[in-house]
Amino acid sequence: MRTLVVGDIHGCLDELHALLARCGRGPDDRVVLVGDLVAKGPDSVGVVRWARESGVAAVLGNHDAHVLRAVHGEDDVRPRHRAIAEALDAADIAWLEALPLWLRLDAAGTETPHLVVHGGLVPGVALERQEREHLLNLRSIRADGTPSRRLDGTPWAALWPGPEHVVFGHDAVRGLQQHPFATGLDSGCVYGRELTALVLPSRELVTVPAHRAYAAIAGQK
Ligand SMILES: [Mn+2]
Repeated sequence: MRTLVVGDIHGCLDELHALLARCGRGPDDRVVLVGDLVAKGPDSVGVVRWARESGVAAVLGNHDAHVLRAVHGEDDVRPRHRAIAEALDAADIAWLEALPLWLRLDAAGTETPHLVVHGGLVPGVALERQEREHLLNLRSIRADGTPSRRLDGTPWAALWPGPEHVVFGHDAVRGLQQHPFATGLDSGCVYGRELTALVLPSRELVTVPAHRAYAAIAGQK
């Protein structure tokens, strides 16, 4: 069995299908999504529905979480997240609600254990004590050691000491990241760049080009 870990899709359903085809996905392959299935791109609802109906695994991303906040009637929600919440059906919403903040890839066929999370993990903090805010939004560790959701320090993944290898997304500005114990898969498909998968156990990276830019990267958050 192979595991295909797919980077931030953001509604790019056509590119998702193209990527899985390029991976030569077969019935024994497991697919795991690093979160941010929705927002900014052309078919957020289609991606969630495909993921649910296909029975693939995923972790929650910050944009997926914003949609759930809209579902729960919170008022500081952007119109684009509210529109997605209104377009999803009850089964889609239940599927999103059930997504974990991180997951451990059992039986990935690698000697190194693998974890999947959308944003990141603060080095030196036990997995079960990581804060939701960081699991969804972390990008950097500042010079003073504090975690940050911005690009104002060292990528957290460069400081992650293992022993688990962490596969993550959420950092399209830095793009593909390959560190000793972490791999960042957000290669900016929705911004017109690429959608990337990490294939385990071979650790091969497979990419497809975006069909076009669906959003401007300046607005990324
Ligand atoms: Mn994100």
